[in-house]
Amino acid sequence: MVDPALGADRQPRQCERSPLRREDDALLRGHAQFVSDLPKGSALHAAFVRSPHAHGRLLAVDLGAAHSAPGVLAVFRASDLPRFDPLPVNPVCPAQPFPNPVLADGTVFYVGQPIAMVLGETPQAAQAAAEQVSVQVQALTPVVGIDQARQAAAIFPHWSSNCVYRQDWSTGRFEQAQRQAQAVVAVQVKTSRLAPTALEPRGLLAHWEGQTLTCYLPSQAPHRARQTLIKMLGIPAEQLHLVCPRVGGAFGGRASLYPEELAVAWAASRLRRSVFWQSSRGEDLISASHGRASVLRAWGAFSVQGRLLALRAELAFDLGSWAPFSALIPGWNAGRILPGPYAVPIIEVRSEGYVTTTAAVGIYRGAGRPEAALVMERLMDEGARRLGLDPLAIRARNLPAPSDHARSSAACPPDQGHRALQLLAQAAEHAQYQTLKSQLEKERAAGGCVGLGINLYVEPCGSGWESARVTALPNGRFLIASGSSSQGQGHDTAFAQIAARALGVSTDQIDVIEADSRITPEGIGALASRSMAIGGSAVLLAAQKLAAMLAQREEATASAPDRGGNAAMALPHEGLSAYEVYTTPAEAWSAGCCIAVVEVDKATGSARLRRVVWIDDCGELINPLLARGQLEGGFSQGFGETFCESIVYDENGQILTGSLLDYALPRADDLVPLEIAHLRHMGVAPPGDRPNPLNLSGVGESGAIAAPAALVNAVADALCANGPVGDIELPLKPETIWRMMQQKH
Ligand code: SMO
Repeated sequence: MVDPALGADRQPRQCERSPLRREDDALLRGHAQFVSDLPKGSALHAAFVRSPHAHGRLLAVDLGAAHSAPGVLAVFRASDLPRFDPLPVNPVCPAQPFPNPVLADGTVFYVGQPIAMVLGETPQAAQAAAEQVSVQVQALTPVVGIDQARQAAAIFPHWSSNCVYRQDWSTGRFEQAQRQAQAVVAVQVKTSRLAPTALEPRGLLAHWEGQTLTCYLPSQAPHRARQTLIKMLGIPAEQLHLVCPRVGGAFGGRASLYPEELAVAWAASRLRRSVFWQSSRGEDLISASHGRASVLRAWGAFSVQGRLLALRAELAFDLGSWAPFSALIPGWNAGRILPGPYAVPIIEVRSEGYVTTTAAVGIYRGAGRPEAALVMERLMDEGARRLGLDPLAIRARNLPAPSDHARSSAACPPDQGHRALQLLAQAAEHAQYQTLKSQLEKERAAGGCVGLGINLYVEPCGSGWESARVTALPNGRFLIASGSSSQGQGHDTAFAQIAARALGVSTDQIDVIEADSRITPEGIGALASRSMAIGGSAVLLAAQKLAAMLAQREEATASAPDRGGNAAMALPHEGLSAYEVYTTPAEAWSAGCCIAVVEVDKATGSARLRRVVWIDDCGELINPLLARGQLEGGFSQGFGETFCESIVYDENGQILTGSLLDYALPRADDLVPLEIAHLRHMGVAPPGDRPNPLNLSGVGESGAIAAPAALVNAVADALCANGPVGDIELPLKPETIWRMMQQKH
């Protein structure tokens, strides 16, 4: 199979070479240091006692036996801790304030909630003692799932209901348009609760030395984590350092400080001793933040030509019982970016979040964008089916013309819609859409169960700022200190490429450091697909500034005959540094069009991916190999969301998927080589269409946004002989699809 992306990537474009990832040698040989690889010295080891109940009153927490267990130095419960403020939540929309305790205080709200912390000389001693803590709980009624949360009494005192927030975006009344519509189509997708599942579980080494606490924390927002620790612990900023060692994946699960992390850091500062905590996979599955867990309902009022006259959407999110920093983001993001790239005159969108007696649900790769795409792309396909239109044609018909400045979504810039038209056209051409469709028709006529799904999506890539300092050292090397942070996505390689180009030096002369508060500048972190657009732009500006400073020096040196004309020799001992903060004037938007073909085994309901043709629009590419890695990784996670991954709670709020034996991740042999091409290589996208000097947007979450809607639509198409598929509940396990096939309409 010819991969169009490879052809394009090999074009000798000056800015688009793909050096191999410089971080991989150490990572692949096991030389890189993750938090568990750091020397622990005499650090104490922390273990947590966790709630076995979903909801209940804590009658007694007996620490006696644990206190006297061998090798135990300290045991803490909530009453031993200071009265911390609740862990902070990003207030993107007005919301009820979560209690967010560090250790359960009086009541437990989910299975796995930390109740007590044991510090021992060894991990085994701490764990053994933790098992001797006896906890007496008077069971209260668990609240599991959004439906129950709506009906049940408020689980938190002083709340009037379990609704956390309700946010509306509206440009008119759906009912009015409904009267002029040829067809009103309704869709529902229930997304499962997902575990971000980084390779590396959580961990923290809180290292105490002298008067200083250094937290070695695998984080994707290290500077925010540090600020939270400074504020909560009341330690002077200069005495609290935060360093990210190598980090094995984040995906939204490492974006805010966890209660366990705050407890460990507090214990180190209180005892003036280093404390280490390493979470297990099982602990992470039950008590790290989850993602998605939404019920998405939408109605589309279509004209006879297939124009979407009005969109109504009701998006409900299960937020669990405590809120990580970005808990409100998915619901807010999904709502604000509807109707995606399409021009829809009237929208009525509501997003709501609910508390339940389950683990927290926060951001997970995509954070609302996969949900928005599922809503729009399910509607487009069901609209097309109802009106007898081609799925490609109905999408094209709903995109704004270049002259059409009327938009119903304030979020999505109009030119995004115009580029979407190009994405559709290119995807159709690369897939040979009409030929492909008639092939699938033939297979169906011969009894096959095959389907094609399209997803035309958008991906806003973050706002705000990042910083970078680039230093020319007297030894001839350069050092980039970035305020961003990486968890495996290849910043070292990409940032070195950006600076090398600006400085006119080889990437081999450049070192990159990130996320060490003693030596790197402040930043926000790796979130929302923002690292290249914002963090990369900061590196570019700093490198350009340094290049200008060096040129000036060179000129001055050359004109001063006594200096021998050697600019490098003239560098001060600490080198010459340029520092820049880059604030993006607007969000950079990525987009893409993904066409997926699946085949379903009629006997078992098992779906197999057959082909993916995917046009990405992330603007310029720093390193196509890195971009491809991001796209493939994200797609794999989107595949998992669609077909296998799901955290399941029973009606008692007990988690049934507490290990990777039960929580099914996708495997390499589930996937096929993805036929990826970039719009930038096709000569159809205008240069200079992104708000940053690198002229790019992100790819970090593209795959997680691209896959679910394309794959769900492909399965729905495969089953279309039975009529419309009705409500969709992810994941589409074989059993789920088999049951869908048995429904007769
Ligand atoms: S879900 Mo992302 O790490 O903003």
